[in-house]
Amino acid sequence: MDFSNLRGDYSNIWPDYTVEQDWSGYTDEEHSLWRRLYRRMIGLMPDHAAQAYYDGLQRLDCADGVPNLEKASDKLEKLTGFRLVAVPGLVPDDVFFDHLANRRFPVTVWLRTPEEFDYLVEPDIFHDFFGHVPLLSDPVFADFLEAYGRKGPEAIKHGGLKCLARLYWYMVEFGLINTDKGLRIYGAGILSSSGETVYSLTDKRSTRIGFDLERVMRTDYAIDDYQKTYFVVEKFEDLFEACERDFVPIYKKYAEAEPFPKDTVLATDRLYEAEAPSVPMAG
Ligand code: HBI
Ligand code: FE
Repeated sequence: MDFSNLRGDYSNIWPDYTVEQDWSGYTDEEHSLWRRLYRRMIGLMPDHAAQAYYDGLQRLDCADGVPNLEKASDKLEKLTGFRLVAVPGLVPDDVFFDHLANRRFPVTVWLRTPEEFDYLVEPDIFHDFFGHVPLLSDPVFADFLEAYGRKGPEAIKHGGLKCLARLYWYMVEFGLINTDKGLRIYGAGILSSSGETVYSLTDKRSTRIGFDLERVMRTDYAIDDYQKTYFVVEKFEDLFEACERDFVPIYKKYAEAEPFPKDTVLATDRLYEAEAPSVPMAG
């Protein structure tokens, strides 16, 4: 991994790529930007976010400013055994997998600038914490993330990294869940973006397909635009159960094959209808 062009400071990392968060070092402007980012998202959560995510977010009580990762870890650990580890940014796949396998979630320490309010290339602490951390409080999703991390070494050994990364991308970053109130969002990449939060549930230019492990592992994705395809689970157990399968035969079949383009729709796909746009509150 070429860290010279990554934004974070990798000059002072431990061997597992963790750093100190230095929470007292955040400026008033950074805490104020965090509150602006939080305020923009929180109003969308009741009608768009999965209940398990929203419950976790409320437990974290992180509206007032950039969160302290140690304090948040003390709360999380009691719920699912997960702790947060501070990192300068993206870390190598093998390091990332090892953290997840040991119930440690890497959280970037730097916050975007005000100019990046609407979009930034690399995940910052708002994406990692607001997007990913709330769902670490859900026991089944936490079990899935640990099981996902444990799949890392085998994927590296059998050339399955791309397939495994697609599973993370579609089901951790951009996953939807079907509920008795319709489709809801749990994916971190969506929940840290106000535009994609509305788009992912309602826009007919994208397709919503029932989760299928091999379909996801074979499907390409774009990192710089809203997703053309969202995959839907009926329950988080679907993700955990998928990780109980042997992935090596899938790698053998598809690791070198051309992936499905990101906008593919197959006759075998189970399609979900887009949600009707929720009418903005009158007045
Ligand atoms: N590193 N800090 C950090 N956060 C991620 O989400 C992350 C990573 N390294 C690799 C990675 N994600 C993806 O390649 C996963 O699919 C493994
Ligand atoms: Fe992420």
